[in-house]
Amino acid sequence: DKTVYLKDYRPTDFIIETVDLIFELGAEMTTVGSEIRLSRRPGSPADAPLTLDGDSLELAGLALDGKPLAPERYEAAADGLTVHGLPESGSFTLTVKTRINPSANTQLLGLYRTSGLFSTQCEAEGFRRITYFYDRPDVLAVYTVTIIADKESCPLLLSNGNLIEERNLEDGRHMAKWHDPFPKPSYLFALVAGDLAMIEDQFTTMSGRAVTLRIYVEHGKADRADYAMDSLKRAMRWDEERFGREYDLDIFMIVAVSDFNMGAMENKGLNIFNDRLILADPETATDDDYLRIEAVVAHEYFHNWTGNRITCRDWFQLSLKEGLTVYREHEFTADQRTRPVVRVDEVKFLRANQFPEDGGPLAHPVRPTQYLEIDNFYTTTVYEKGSEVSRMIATLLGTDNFRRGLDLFFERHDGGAVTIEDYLKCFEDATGRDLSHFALWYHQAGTPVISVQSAYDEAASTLSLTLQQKTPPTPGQKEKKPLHIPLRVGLIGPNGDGMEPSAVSGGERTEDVLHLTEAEQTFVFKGIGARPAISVNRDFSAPVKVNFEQSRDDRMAIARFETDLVARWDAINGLALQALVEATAAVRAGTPISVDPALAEALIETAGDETLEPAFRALALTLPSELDIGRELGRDIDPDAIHAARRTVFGSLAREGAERFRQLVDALSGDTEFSPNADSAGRRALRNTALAYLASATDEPGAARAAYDAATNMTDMIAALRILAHQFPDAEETAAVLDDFRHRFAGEPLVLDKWFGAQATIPGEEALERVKRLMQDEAFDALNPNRVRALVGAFASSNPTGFNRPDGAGYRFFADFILDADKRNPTLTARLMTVMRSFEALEVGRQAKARTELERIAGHETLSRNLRDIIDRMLK
Ligand code: DPP
Ligand code: ZN
Repeated sequence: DKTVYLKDYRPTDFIIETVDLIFELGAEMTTVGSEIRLSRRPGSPADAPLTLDGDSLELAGLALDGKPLAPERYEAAADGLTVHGLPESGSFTLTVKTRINPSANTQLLGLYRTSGLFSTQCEAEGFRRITYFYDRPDVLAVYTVTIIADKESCPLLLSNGNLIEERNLEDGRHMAKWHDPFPKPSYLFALVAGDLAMIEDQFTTMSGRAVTLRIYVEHGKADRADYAMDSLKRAMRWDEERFGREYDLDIFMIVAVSDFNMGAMENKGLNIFNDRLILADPETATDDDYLRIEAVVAHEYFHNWTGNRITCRDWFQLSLKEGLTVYREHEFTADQRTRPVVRVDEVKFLRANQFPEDGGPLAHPVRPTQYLEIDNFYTTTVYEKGSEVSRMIATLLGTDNFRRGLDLFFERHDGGAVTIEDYLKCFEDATGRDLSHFALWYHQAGTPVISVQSAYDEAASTLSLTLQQKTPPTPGQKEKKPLHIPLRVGLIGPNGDGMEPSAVSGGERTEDVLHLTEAEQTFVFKGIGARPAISVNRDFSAPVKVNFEQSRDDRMAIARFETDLVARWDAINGLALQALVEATAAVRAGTPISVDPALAEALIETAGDETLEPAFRALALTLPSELDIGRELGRDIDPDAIHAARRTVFGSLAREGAERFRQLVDALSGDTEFSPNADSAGRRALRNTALAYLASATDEPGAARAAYDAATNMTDMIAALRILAHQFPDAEETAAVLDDFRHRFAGEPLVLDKWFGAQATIPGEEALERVKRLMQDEAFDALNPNRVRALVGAFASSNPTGFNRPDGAGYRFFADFILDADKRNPTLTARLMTVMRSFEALEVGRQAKARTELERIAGHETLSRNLRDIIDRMLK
């Protein structure tokens, strides 16, 4: 059993002070020379051997202080190196030589070569695929890296830190030497070599230092890197202003690569990005792409302080850097755009991704206590729930106190590899507030459910609010304790105005935040002259589910009058969700669907409310998806019934509001100058949402076809294409548009991903054959993670009727694909596999078919460790 336990943590026996690496790059054979300066850690046993990590390595030489080591002094295997009889005191140098094959590295972990480019991905445990090392985050060393390669094919040689030497060598080769003065763990090591285009800019830091900024992209794409550069500069400025964080090297580089398992990686001074998160221009990128680019460029930049300058002691602390950095990213995005709109997107993402994870077989605490494969813990729980936990700390302490705590964290732990306890201690020490109860959020998995009961006493002018919290059991954690939950609660009076109580008893209250700390608590609001509508969890102050039987009138009052727009959206969305759940029940019962006219009125009214910004109106108008409805049901899910119900409700709203939708489409069409800013993007979102309704109301593809032809940017173009493909899959117009798009963007893999995705998600049981056909398209590449996610991933995760075909053919296809892909790229397949984690919520027939396929996968003996870990937990 290779399970790693938090309780087993202990420091290494040796300390690594410096590392000198020499790479002689060859496509099929690269040699890596590593000279490590080591000393025995004070207090560690004098006879303890040195045990270094390795993965698929071949040892080609080993020397101690320049002298080759005798074979009896060490044991070398593909997965590790042990050296005996090392000096008891003083420093010594170990020289290790390994040979690797970057072209054969389809895992995209370690050093790999795709499309002629050498690049690395070391987090979490990729460095051990390059050389034998203490490949763990608490071993911080100063790196000097020499890269030697053929000058013609690899004119560009990059690594972390500053360039200190560069010269030509014989045989057409050249070398570059980089030095990174900041001690860092191996997961932050990076190397890139190849032939790329570049854009350059400058940033002057708050103390007046000039920093060179460079973004490297494929030749011919340099003009698509401007938005990423602009985002980077805004992120650098923002981090100075908001958190006092200044950049520390003379150069900051980003490289965009097209074969990448993740979104991006924060390697010190040399970020490596999935190219879809760098490249954008109006003709090829959507507003959503622009938003993601801005967010992720900022995220990786922010890691320079939260992750790099201060890193994790061990991988159990992953959320220390990821949760905090997501929180910083969210704050940045909120400041760059419109805060409540950004927040609604976060809430939607959390509910769609993290809640199901927390409520299923893969649930784990924000800080896990054990793992089999750390790659499988880069999860929405560690990232997004971790961010929510930091956000709640800010809510508990207030913005200024949060800043004080974080300042102390930077001051106290700079250069360290620390724990989540160390992080929390800083907030306690800076503010005097005891966070020991709150800390349970890190250790207890599962989404708390808060049940609310209210009673209004007219004679006494009091409102009592009884809150009960319950967290359901999760794997390995049956019993749950009450958490400290900061819950924002607002009261809306009969005329729509907010009501402020004269006093509140029953627990702590700061501003509109109720501190729920016990299993059950009753708060009594005094001086409430009339029965209010109660808005619970404003601004989504806590990542919880709220169970509150409210009258429709109360929900309508919140939907109309709540000043907190997040809660307002949630009320509208909740009303729509309820209607869709009822419609689904009607479909299954064979009874007619009736859509509440008040809901239609509220949606259509909000859509036309000029006092609200277009982005918010678009959000309000967007019906919960089929997946959202399934999650709301939680069990006995019949995707076909959901689809039929949603289609009917959508059509009925569309007809009801046809006039309004036509007005919106007309009024919002024809913006000529493209700007990616939030305001313009919001206008496009509202217009395209209205267009989808209009297409349904008229039940003919003409308007969408016209919109496609008139589109001057990718956002409008793909929106029109999706309407055609999803609402009129068999129309001539749709075939023509799909064909036009395919040819127009023939040389643009990232754009064709949108084309793959739009078709992979066309509902209905023909979807599977369509996906299989698309896999034969020459633009599809089963080795490229973006292509796989766009086609197979979108089909499995976002096509409920197509994937969950009652005959199980969708599951069979997916299982075959997973088994095949697992031989090449386990990180990718394990991640893909998780889309089936909620299979037990399906109706029994589909559930059984899904289980058969999952068990078939589990029955294979040669699964990767990544996939084995996921599948076994899913089936437990
Ligand atoms: N550390 C990366 C990020 O989340 C992912 N590997 O930024
Ligand atoms: Zn991150």
